[in-house]
Amino acid sequence: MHTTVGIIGGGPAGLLLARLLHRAGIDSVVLESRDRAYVEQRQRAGILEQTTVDALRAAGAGERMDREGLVHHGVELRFDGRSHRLDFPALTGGRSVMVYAQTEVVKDLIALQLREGGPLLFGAEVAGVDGADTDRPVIRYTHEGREQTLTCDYVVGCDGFHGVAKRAIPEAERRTFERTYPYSWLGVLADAPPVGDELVYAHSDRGFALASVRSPTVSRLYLQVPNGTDVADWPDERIWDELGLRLASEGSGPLHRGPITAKSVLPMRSHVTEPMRWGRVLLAGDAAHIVPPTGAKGLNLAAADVIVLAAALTERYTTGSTTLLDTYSDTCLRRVWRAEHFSWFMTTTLHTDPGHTPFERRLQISQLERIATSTHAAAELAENYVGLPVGMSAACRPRVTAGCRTDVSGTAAAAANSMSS
Ligand code: RFL
Ligand code: PHB
Repeated sequence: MHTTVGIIGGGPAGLLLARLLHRAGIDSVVLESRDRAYVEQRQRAGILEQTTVDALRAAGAGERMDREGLVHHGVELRFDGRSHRLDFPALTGGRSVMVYAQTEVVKDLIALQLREGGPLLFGAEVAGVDGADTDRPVIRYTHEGREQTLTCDYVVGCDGFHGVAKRAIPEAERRTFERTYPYSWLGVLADAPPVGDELVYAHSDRGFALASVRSPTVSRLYLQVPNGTDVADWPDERIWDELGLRLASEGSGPLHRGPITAKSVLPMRSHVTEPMRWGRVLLAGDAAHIVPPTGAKGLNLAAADVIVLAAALTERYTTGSTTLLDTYSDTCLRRVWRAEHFSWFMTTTLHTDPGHTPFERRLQISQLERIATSTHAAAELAENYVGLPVGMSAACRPRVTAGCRTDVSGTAAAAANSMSS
C-alpha cells in the first residue's frame, strides 16, 4: 500500500493532522496500535487554546465543541489562604481558553475521519520506519495478525512519548533534554459540580491542588502526591478531605462532594527530542516533547505542531516548495521550548518540593504575590496560558490564527480559516 502521508498514532496530533490534510486534498493513512474504545476513553487534558479551537473548527470538528465547550475568561490562583483571579481578556488583549476534554476532541475527530477521511486503522502496531533519508520511507506494522508495509512520501510520528518513530533519527543525531519531578498527580473524575466558575490552581503547604471541570455536573480534580503513590491508598473520603484542605481560602465556599468515577496517578516529566525532522520522517506532539500538565500545554503543543505541519505539506503539494517543511523543526521547537519553560515555571512555583527548604517556599509565595499584584507579571502568565501565536511564515499564519484575539466562543468566522479554504 502507498499513501502520501503515513501517520503513526491516532491520538489528538495524528487525528487532527489527518483531518487538516484531508481538507487540503492530501491523502493519509493513520495507524493506531490501540482499539477505538481505548483511545476514546483515555482521560487526559481539558484546556484548549484559541489556536487549537480554531484548528479543530478548520478541521471540521468544531460543531460539538462549540455547543458543549465552556469558554473560560480567567483562572483563580489560591495561595497563603488568599485567592486571586487572573482576567485573561484584560491581560491578553481579548483572549480566552475553552474547556473541552481531550476525550471529546478525540471522539469528534475519529467520527469525522471514519465518516469522510482516509483510512484510520485501529489495532495497527507500528514496529519501525525504514528509509527516512530516501524519498520513499516505509512503515512496518502488524494489523489483524499480518505483518504489512506502508510506503509513503512522508511519515509523521504522532505516536506519543513511547512511540517508535523517533528511532528513525540516527542516535548520533538525536538530542534529548529531560527533567523529572519529585511528585506526581492523582487525577480524579467526580460526579460533582465544579468548585467555581473557573479553574482553581492552589498552592498549599500540603501540596498542590487543581480544580477543573468537565461539565456543570462533572469535576476533574488533581492532587499532588508522592511518586510511586498507589491509588488504593486514596479512598474517596480521603481525596475529598485533602482537596478541601488544599483548596481552602478566605471566603471560598464549601466543596461539593460526589461519587468519584475514575482515579489515576500521572507522573510529571519534561522532555524534548531534537530535531523534529529527519529526512522524510517528522515528529509531532508527545512523540517529540512532553510537559508536566500544570500549564495545560501538552495537547495544545501537539495541535500547534500539526497546524505548522499541515501548512508545510499543503505548500509542498500545491507549489512544490519545501521551505516550510525545511523549517518545520526550528519553527516548532521555538514554541515548544517556550511552553517547556512555562510548564516548568507553573509546576515549580505551585508544587511543594520535598527537597525544598523554607527559603524556597518563601520564594514561591513571593513569586505568586508578584503575579497577584503586578499587571506585568500577571500578563506574562496569562499570555503563556492562553497560548502564544503559532509561528510560521506570514503566508500561512493568518489563515490559521485569524480571530485569535476574540473568538474563542467562535462561529463561522473561525471555520473560514480552514487550511483548505
Ligand atoms: P498521544 O495522545 O499519546 O497519542 C499517541 C498515539 O500513538 C499511539 N501509538 C502507536 N500507534 C501505532 N504504533 C505504535 N508503535 C504506537 N505507539 C503509540 C498511541 O496508542 C496513542 O494513541 O500523543 P499526541 O497525539 O501527541 O497528543 C498529546 C496529548 O495526548 C498529551 O500532550 C496530553 O494529553 C498530555 N497530558 C495532559 N495535558 C494537559 O494539557 N493536561 C492534562 O491534564 C494532561 N493529562 C497527559 C495527561 C498525558 C498523559 N500521558 C501521556 C501519560 C495524562 C496522561 C496520563
Ligand atoms: C484538565 O481539565 O484536565 C486540566 C486543566 C488544566 C491543567 C491540567 C489539566 O493545567
